Order: sequence, then C-alpha cells, then structure tokens
Amino acid sequence: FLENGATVGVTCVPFSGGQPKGGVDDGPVEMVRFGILDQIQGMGYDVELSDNMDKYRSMRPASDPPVDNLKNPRYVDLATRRVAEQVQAHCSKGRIAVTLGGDHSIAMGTLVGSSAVYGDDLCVVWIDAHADINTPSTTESGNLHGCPLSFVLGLCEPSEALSTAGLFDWIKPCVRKDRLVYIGLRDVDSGEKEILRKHGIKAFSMHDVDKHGIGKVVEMALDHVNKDRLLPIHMSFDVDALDPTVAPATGTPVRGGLTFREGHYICEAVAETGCLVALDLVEVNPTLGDPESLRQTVAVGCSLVRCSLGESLL
Ligand code: NNH
Ligand code: MN
Ligand code: MN
Ligand code: MN
Repeated sequence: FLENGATVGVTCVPFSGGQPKGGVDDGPVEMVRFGILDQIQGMGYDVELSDNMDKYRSMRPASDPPVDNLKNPRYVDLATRRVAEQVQAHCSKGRIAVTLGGDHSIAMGTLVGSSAVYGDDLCVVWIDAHADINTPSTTESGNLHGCPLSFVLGLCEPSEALSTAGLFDWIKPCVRKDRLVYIGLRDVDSGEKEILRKHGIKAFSMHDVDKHGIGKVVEMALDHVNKDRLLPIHMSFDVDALDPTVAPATGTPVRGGLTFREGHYICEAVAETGCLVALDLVEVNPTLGDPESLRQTVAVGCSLVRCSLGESLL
C-alpha cells in the first residue's frame, strides 16, 4: 500500500464533543501549524485535504440532552457521520486516510469509512491507555470517546432511546472482533474488561510491553490480526498511550505509558508491513498545560504520523 507516488488523504476533525474538555478541537490546527502537511509532502506523498473542515464546529446542535447517559449524542452522531464520508472518499480513491483529531469518538467515523472500502479484511490496531469499548449501558462517564469500538464491533445492545432518537443507526457492525488488537492499555473500566474477556479480544497492556519488550509485542499483535501481513491495517493512535512525560497535553493522561521510542517503534513496524491504509492521531489537547507541554505533544503527534508513513525506514 505504501509506495512512491502514493497519496495521503488528510481529514482534520476539530471536534471535542466526545468528552467534556474543550481544546482537543484545536489539535488538528496546531498539528497543521507545526507543518504536518508540508512534512508529509516532503516525504514524497501527494496530499489531498478534505474540504470544509471548519464545519465541524458549527455542527453542534442548539439542544443536545443526554440519551441513555451518553453526552452530546446528536453532535457526535452528526460529526462522526461526516468523518465517515470523508474517510471513505479518501480510501475509495486508494489514498492513505490520515485523520487528525479531535477526541477519539471520531474513530466511529474513521472505521465506518475505511471498512466501507476494505470490508472484512480490515485489521484495527488500537494504541491507547484506554480500551474505548464501553457500550451505552456500561459507560460510567457517558463520554462517547470511551465507546467507539463497541459501536463498530456491533456490541451495543439495541437501545430504544437511541433508536427513537434515530442516533447511530447508520453504524452497522463493520469490524471483526478477531481483527482488532490493542497495545498500551493500562486504564480499563471493569465493564470493559468483561467485554474483552467475553469476546476474546486481544489486548497487550503495558504489563505485556514490560514483560516482552515492544518488539515482541508488536510482532505478536500483528501476528494476531494479520499473520501474513497482507491485509489492510487501520491504526488508531490515541496520544495518551504515550507516557504523560512524553505527551502531556491530553485530556486523560495515565502514568506508566509508552516511551517516545516505544510509540515510534509501533508506527515504524506498522509502516514496515506496507499495509497501512488509515491512521487516526487523536486526543492532542493544546490547551492543557504550559506552552512547552503543548509544543512537545504536537511535535510527538506529528512525528508519529510521519513514522507511520515510513519516515524512518531506510
Ligand atoms: N474509559 C473511560 C470512559 O469511558 C475513559 C476513556 N478516555 C479516553 N479514552 N481517553 O481513550 O470514559
Ligand atoms: Mn482513546
Ligand atoms: Mn485514551
Ligand atoms: Mn439517524
């Protein structure tokens, strides 16, 4: 998939409706200001940018009371549906779809979009401190950035309230449970642990990274979803997977995360497969912390994107 003359389709999603902290909607503009588009171009790719990206902010409905404890459900529904269209448009033209968030709820959209093109073959590599697999009934926070995977895997029990409101009915199960793998987990809710166990979903926690080393963990993770390294990969990278000393400007930092090199190693190893078709880089919140934390987090986000596109391969 990665080859000379390839095109990267970038979608910026200035969206914060999946969680309560403002500022994560400024993530994409800060990464663009840091030069991510020129950097991708400088690597030899053509870059196509999705249009009307400012629209995400103006999509917020005037009234959006919780449904089933889920916060901002209409706003998240509208925004993620648009993300799905934009990512699908890139993938269907053979572009590598790079989506810059925004909070992680936008992955409902990116995964619907990429799976619409790649179908059952799609492998999902989810890099995060959190499992983001709460259902509308297990979520304690009601924040939809903690729920995207339950929607695309089809794990949500049919909810009368959601279907009456006509919300998320466009999301059909589109990712196979045996083609999802996690790396970096260390803050998983008890309801989520139950879901992972029940469905036999493969997860490599920070404990596994300590025990086996990152090289072995990435190899095992890719073996699980993509034994022959022939299937398309969608990597969804939440910067809070990194240790807060490496990526401090994020909404829900958790101690004991991936080092700078471990994070980059994952991206390099995925790039090396040549199978990357879609990448999400989410949860950069430039308003949290001092200017140096901001600069550091934006810089590491851009660097992970470049590495995923093959920057450090010789
Ligand atoms: N599991 C928690 C929740 O559902 C936290 C999710 N927060 C994240 N996810 N940042 O990546 O609310
Ligand atoms: Mn996440
Ligand atoms: Mn997270
Ligand atoms: Mn609807």
